[in-house]
Amino acid sequence: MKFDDLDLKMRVYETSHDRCVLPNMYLVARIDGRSFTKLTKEVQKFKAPFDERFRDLMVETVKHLMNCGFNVIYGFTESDEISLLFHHNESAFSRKTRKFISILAGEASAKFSSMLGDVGAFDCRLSELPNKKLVEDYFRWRNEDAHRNALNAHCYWRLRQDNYSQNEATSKIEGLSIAAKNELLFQYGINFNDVPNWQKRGIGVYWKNVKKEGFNPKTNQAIWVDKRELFVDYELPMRDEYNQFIKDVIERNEKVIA
Ligand SMILES: Nc1nc2c(ncn2[C@@H]2O[C@H](COP(=O)(O)OP(=O)(O)OP(=O)(O)O)[C@@H](O)[C@H]2O)c(=O)[nH]1
Ligand SMILES: [Mg+2]
Repeated sequence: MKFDDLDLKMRVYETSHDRCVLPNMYLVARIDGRSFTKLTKEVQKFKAPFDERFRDLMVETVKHLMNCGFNVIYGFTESDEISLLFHHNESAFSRKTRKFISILAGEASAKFSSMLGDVGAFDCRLSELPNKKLVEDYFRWRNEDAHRNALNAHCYWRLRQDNYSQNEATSKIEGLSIAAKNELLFQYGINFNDVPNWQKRGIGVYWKNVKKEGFNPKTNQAIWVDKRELFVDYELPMRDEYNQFIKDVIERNEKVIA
């Protein structure tokens, strides 16, 4: 068989399951660390419940993903996960889901592993959302997940410091109301209100326009140029204010053609 015939015959099998995200759908990717419980507790021993070095690795991974060939308008990270919101008109790779999922998981894994000096792999999934309100709710969901995780994690690790076993600490927390978990921490002298917001709300990354001083070699003069820079927000709002914040990010970017 000639190579061209063989190529044609085999490509059908490779691409038969390709699908594209429909036009006008909002697209969000969630990239999540694979078996990071083991990585953070056994292989690397990061500080628990929150380690600033781990946080910084995640933030750098978000920035990398926002600069790797897609038009990402908002990045969010909490725990071992990253959510990315693409521009409404994103047209990279003809919106093929296979490309988004494989490239984002690959780029995140490569960046994180090279910074860590060890293997840290990520998976990736997509949410295809038909309207802006669902995008707001998606991010509100992850923002509230951060809050819930932070409360549970602080309770769990405080009990572990107090010599409770894994099972004892887990069952003591299970079934406690939010108020009771706050009270538990208070008994140990921790006011959950004072826990840093980045732990309770997650961290946002978005573009800001900045003026940078440049140089025009033709006129030999200093000039101001407009540039976009990534800004890392460790003080995100929450609840309805966060919905509004996400709405603003979307609307600001809809004015800019992709
Ligand atoms: N020590 C430490 N662990 C962290 C930190 N941030 C996230 N983690 C851990 O990362 C893990 C994330 O949880 P999951 O994504 O549900 O669990 P996983 O083990 O990655 O499992 P899969 O995602 O299903 O592969 C939890 O065990 C968290 O405790 C941190 O700052 N310090
Ligand atoms: Mg994980």
